[in-house]
Amino acid sequence: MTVSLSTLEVIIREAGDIALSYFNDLQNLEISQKSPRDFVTAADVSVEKFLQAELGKHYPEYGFWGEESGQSNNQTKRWIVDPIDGTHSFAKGQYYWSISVALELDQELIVGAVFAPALNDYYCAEKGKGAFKNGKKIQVSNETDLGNSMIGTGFACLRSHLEDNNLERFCRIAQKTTGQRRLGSAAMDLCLVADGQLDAFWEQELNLYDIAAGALIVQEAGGTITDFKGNPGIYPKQILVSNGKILNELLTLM
Ligand code: 2AM
Ligand code: CA
Repeated sequence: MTVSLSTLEVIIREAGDIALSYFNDLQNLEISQKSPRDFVTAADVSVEKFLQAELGKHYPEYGFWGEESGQSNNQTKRWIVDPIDGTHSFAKGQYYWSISVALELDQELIVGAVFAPALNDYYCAEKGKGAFKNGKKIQVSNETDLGNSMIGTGFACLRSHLEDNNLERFCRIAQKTTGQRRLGSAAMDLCLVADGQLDAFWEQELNLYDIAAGALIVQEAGGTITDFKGNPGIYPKQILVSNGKILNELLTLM
């Protein structure tokens, strides 16, 4: 094995404790804006610093790419980290945010872990070995009818002021399904598809660090990842994940 999954879990859970120490004292949280509608908090920065230092100490051969600090050292074998995915929810005191850590070797995702500290849910996967939530194996849902499905999405693209801002697509798809959710952490949304809590999820204008870990987790749970045309692959600017059974019907609506 390339990395010890248990060592990784210890590191990520400790990062979760750091995040929770800020989350439990939100009145004093330092928040700044990276750009309009895009926040960074002292918690994002300190969780990322911790992860970079700990992963670097245990696995010095791998480089690092984090949302807040950018890319350093080896980028062909690297950790891809979003220290807090769902920063806005975090800063508002909501529970739905996560720490996302993936190991990518020569453009292939090998390990993915997504931890939601406020919920104490730990999702992880290793290439070829299945996906797990809190130690139990998980699988995508068996729903075959889009009309009975619950689908997640997000509106990261609204911040980019693109003409294709997801609102029309949302209205179109919402009318054909039973339930929609807009939860605010793409990393977690992918894990919910992996666990059958959502039947599919799509979003635009994300970054690889938002979805790398979740992508491996959903693939290992039997899900599909494509762009909006159905091309298999991880396309952060146009990502559609599903249980596979409602994919064709969804593609006609994308
Ligand atoms: P973040 O909290 O790590 O920034 C919610 O729809 C998703 O969009 C989250 O994964 C969130 O990740 C991401 N997101 C938030 N602000 C964004 C921005 N300005 N550009 C792109 N994605 C963003
Ligand atoms: Ca983030």
